[in-house]
Amino acid sequence: MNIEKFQIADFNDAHRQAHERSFEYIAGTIPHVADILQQLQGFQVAIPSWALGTGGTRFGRFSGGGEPRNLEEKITDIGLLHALNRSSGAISLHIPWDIPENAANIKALAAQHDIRFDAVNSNTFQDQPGQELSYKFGSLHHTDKGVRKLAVEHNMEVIKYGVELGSNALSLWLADGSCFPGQLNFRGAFKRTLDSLQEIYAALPDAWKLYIEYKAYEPNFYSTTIGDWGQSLLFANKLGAKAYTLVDLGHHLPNANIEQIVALLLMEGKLAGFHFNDSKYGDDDLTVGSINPYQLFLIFNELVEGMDARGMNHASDLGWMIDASHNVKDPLEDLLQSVEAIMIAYAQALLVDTKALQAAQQNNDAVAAQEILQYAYRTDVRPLVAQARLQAGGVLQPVAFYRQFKVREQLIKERGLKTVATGL
Ligand code: LRH
Ligand code: MN
Ligand code: MN
Repeated sequence: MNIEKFQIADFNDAHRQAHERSFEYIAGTIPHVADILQQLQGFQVAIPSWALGTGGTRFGRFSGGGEPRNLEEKITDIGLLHALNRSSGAISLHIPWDIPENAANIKALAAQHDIRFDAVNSNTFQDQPGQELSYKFGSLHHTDKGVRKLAVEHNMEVIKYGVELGSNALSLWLADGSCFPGQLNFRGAFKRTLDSLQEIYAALPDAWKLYIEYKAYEPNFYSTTIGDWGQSLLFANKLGAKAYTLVDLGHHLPNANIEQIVALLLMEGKLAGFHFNDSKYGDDDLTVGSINPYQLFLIFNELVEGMDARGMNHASDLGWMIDASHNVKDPLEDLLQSVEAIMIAYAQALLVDTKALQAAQQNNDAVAAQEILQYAYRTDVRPLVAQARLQAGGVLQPVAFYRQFKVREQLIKERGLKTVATGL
């Protein structure tokens, strides 16, 4: 299905008057509104190919129908999102859930939708059909050299696919760990992982980055070999300048101060980027901003301040990706909400009076510091985000448009009710 330009224009016309009133109000209170609109328009968030279908838990999966049946349809779905919000112009692939059999065709299709390829993800946490050696006890840290070799070679193959598509980063997450005390020698596991990572690192093309994702627990419940940002950073530092630490918001122990982690990784020049999602308990993979939008804002506040201090380009110097799963929502509606939440947090962070905040910090004025941050956080920036979308050719209210034009119903008509997308 396609979204036609006239549908967007008609929809926006119907909502224009109300939008202009609220936009003019906020624009009148912000001195550098044109700059902010430009920054918002340049900011693109990659959609994970594995989040376009209904997710599930080990207790069940309840599909809403019309899910993409192959990579082409996944790209089409992201094209729909991008047509509506103009902020989803990238896809992150997970291999072998997605195999780009014909890279040239896949690239051409993505280009039609103005979508580029963000980091490619490897998968050494599941055995594939016919695989002779098993990842049951880990991959890059495995005690058996044969298993390590298999996992290293898989990562090299993923790089190859990425090169064909024009991606420039390999994102690596390991399920490697142990379930019981005594099962694993921690130092041995670390060293074997480092050896394996060194082989993968050596195969990275020049302009590529290696993103090393950490996670506190699951599927292993006693130890994880890359369990926190310290362990990831150790690997990244030992590997070299092309290796970075990736922060998935759901991969921390409860109440971790993620914004502080982000600030320090940025300071060290070792922040790869993000897997955005939200959580209440663990790796819940909920809609971004649905549980703790203030934390998201505080993270963006550190990002904007830290990136500006280092002269970094907000749009292109880090990997901005979503990593979510949808048990009860329509995946496309959920992703529209996630992207919107990210844009809102980013816009709020752009409003922070950094100089005033630095002065408050210098004077140990905790009250003023809170006032400054919360003034920005409590500003309703939705009209700013909508205006940026409008200027970029998107729609004023993506979810409302999606429902009004019955996008899911159309997809079900085209693809059927009982479709299953590959992924988690
Ligand atoms: C692990 C993870 C990692 C995987 C994805 C499917 O929990 O966050 O990023 O690649 O989920
Ligand atoms: Mn992740
Ligand atoms: Mn995860």
